[in-house]
Amino acid sequence: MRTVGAAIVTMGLFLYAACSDQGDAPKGAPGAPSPKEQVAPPKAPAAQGPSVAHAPSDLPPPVGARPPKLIRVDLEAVEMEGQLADGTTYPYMTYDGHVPGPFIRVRVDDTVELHLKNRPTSQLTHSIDLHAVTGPGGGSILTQVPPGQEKVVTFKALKPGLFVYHCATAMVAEHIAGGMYGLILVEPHNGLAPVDHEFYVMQGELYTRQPFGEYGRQEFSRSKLLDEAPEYLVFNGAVGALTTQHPLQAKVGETVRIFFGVGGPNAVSSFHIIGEHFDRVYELASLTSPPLTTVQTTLVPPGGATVVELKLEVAGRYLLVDHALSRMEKGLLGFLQVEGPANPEVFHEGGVPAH
Ligand SMILES: [Cu+2]
Repeated sequence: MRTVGAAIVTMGLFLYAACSDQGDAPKGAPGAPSPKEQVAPPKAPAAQGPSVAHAPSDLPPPVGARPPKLIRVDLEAVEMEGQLADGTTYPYMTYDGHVPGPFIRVRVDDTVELHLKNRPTSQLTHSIDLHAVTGPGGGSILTQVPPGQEKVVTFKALKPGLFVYHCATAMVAEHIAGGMYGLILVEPHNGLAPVDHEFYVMQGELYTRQPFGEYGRQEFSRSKLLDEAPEYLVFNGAVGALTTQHPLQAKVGETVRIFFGVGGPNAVSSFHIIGEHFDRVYELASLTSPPLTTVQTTLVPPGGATVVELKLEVAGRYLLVDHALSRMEKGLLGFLQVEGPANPEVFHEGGVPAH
């Protein structure tokens, strides 16, 4: 067995723990291969598949202040062998070929006509339950769609907030673990305050029969799912999605808003950015309550979300994590890359210069 996403995890750990000496260097850090890595050859050849990672900057622009209207949303259920990690693929279930699925953005009192297609090559029925819906099953009862067919449901977005959507076809947890989740933002009347960058990030788990880090095509493990013992935890669908593939990028002085959700299906996230604070947290993604201010870590349950905002003061690389940090070893890491001039008044190496 190799270590995983080794490059990715190592990058994060190296930056986080760069001052560790060799004696207590984290496993996977440069110069510290574990005995296991040295002796165990890969059990399977490397596998390649298309990327499923949803770029965090890929979301619609703000709705802002406009009257309510009818919005048509088209989604397609796509089953695909996608890239889970370097040399490793997994039989994903997705909306539109990416994890998470498309970011849906409407305003309160909009009417949404949602068309869900299921690709003819699919093996399974799929559906959608949107937590923004007021109605039985959140839409899932009316949208159970077999391969090659289409179902349509219409709902009025009565409540503002950031809501999870997910497949709700049995076994629901298996479809969610396969990648069938996303977020729908229902903006309040007059929208949200403008920021320089908005990002879309979701956390999920994968349950593979093979241990974390194996090369080759992975298979779903029902028993690990039922035991809630994931081999992988990831942001935006895959190991490396928000590090090597699509790091979040901004500049010193800019403001950032992150729409963060947990598809799960099971693990609660202790969402944190190492080296930063959330200036505002719309806890549990409530947009009708005042935000919390200056928060270090915020809890996000499966099937839940949060909206966090921060202003960037110091250039450098910041790490998006679940502060249950064992999960970083299973792939759960993202980068926020901040460019700009140094700000030694706030942060610098060494002591205070003589004066
Ligand atoms: Cu499904």
